[in-house]
Amino acid sequence: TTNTTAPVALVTGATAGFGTAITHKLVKDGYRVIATGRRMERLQALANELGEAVLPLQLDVSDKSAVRALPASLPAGWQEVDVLVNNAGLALGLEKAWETNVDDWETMIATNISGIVETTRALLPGMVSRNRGHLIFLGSTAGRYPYPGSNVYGASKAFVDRFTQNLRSDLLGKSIRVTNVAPGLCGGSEFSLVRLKDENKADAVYENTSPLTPEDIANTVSWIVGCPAHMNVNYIEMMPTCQAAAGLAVDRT
Ligand code: NDP
Ligand code: 8X3
Repeated sequence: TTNTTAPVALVTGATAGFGTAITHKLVKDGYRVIATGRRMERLQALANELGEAVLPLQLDVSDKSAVRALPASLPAGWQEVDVLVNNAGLALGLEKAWETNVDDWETMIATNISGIVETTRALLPGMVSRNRGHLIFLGSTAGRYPYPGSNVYGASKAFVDRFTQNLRSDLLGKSIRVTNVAPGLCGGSEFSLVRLKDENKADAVYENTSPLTPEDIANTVSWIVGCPAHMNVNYIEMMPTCQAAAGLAVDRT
């Protein structure tokens, strides 16, 4: 039986990768989790596996009217969201800026920027009225370090970085925390398959590396939300040991 007094977390993009791992970990930590994403059958499988602590809810974060209707559509007992994990996001392509498909750029903006703006705006008023809550965002090392082909993806993660800092400024004086979790190379998710649309190319991204894992990210999120109420982790960046910023490039042609 579900503990209806357990705190509620809402995870976007719970159908794969980090979101699935975060859902598992938060349930283990005693949260009830509203698991959201577009692929409903995966959400249903997660609920079947984890039981009544998971509420599967189909949500496309780029669908503005669906996100705006979200707070009112939550069933009784699930309306007071304590932790919002803004995890849904994607990179599409690695082409140079002049060669990219502009529709891919628009999809990244609609998901990684508008998506998190809308979910935050939908759920933050409830947190403020209860004076309780935690917003977690999945940024990326791509938000602070440029690399060729990162163009709009990296810029969308730079938006995450400044958005989290500005939310903290607005929320000063409230008991609501905001964190940007910014990982580097992380395997075990569908990220590179979605980006490159080719399984061999996706596998090659992690060849001869020991990348971060979705469980590393989930454990980090678990630690952040479990910190004492007086402590806010503003920004946390992690890379696998096999990755580092390794100098600026020089054109010698
Ligand atoms: P995955 O591709 O494995 O998972 C992405 C999730 O986002 C899926 O559950 C997908 O669900 C969801 N999603 C995509 N578009 C939408 C949408 N419009 N509405 C709702 N959900 C959506 O990738 P990761 O788990 O690796 O990535 C999770 C987050 O972490 C992303 O924001 C990514 O940018 C970031 N990140 C990833 C890193 C990595 O190396 N893997 C490193 C740093 C940051 P569905 O398709 O069912 O809707
Ligand atoms: C994902 C990490 O380096 O592919 O955000 O941009 S990277």
